[in-house]
Amino acid sequence: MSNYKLTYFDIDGGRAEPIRIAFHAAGIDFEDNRISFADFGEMRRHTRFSSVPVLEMDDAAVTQSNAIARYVGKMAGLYPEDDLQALYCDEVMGALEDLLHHTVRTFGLQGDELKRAREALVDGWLTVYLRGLDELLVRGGGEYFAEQRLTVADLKAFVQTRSLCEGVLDHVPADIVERTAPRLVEHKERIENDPRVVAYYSSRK
Ligand SMILES: N[C@@H](CCC(=O)N[C@@H](CS)C(=O)NCC(=O)O)C(=O)O
Repeated sequence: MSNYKLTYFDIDGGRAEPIRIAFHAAGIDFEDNRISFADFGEMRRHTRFSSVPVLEMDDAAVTQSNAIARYVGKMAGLYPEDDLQALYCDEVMGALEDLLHHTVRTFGLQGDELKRAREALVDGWLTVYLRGLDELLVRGGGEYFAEQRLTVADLKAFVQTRSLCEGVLDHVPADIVERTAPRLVEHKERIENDPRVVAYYSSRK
């Protein structure tokens, strides 16, 4: 078996979190290399795309969180077997990646500029993506996004909706998901109570 080392920020969220949960669900040991934002400044010079997460395994280093999540998700039984359901799963993961991209653009702004950018995000892309994700949840049967069971798409969605519901983004109301796409709040609760997710967070205590 390979040795896995996953490098990402020392936060229980973001792009690496679904991968960490999937590793744990697969019962595969991995080095959870959590770096500080200060260390990232130097470290990024040695990464392929100047970003994290990075998964190192034996002699290879791989980037792109969705690709890594799919790879680990397959080992964990958290990726659809059926091609169409896999496409559905990928669509959700791609959409969530796009939403992150729009959100991250507001990071680093301050004061009125931040307020304006976040309000525009709420009225614009955030609403567009929450509504679109809601549609995709309905397409999946209402409980999960694909194959009517937990997949890495659900993990990635849960990490983002949890963070929105916790109100971690200034000027983004904590009830935005509830107001825009209440089914996604039920989905978040379903995923956070999944035994595999519960077991992962118990292991973090
Ligand atoms: N498409 C890449 C995006 C990676 C990415 O942008 N990661 C962020 C952290 S979540 C980063 O390293 N940002 C550094 C920067 O933009 O300066 C992926 O999905 O892994």
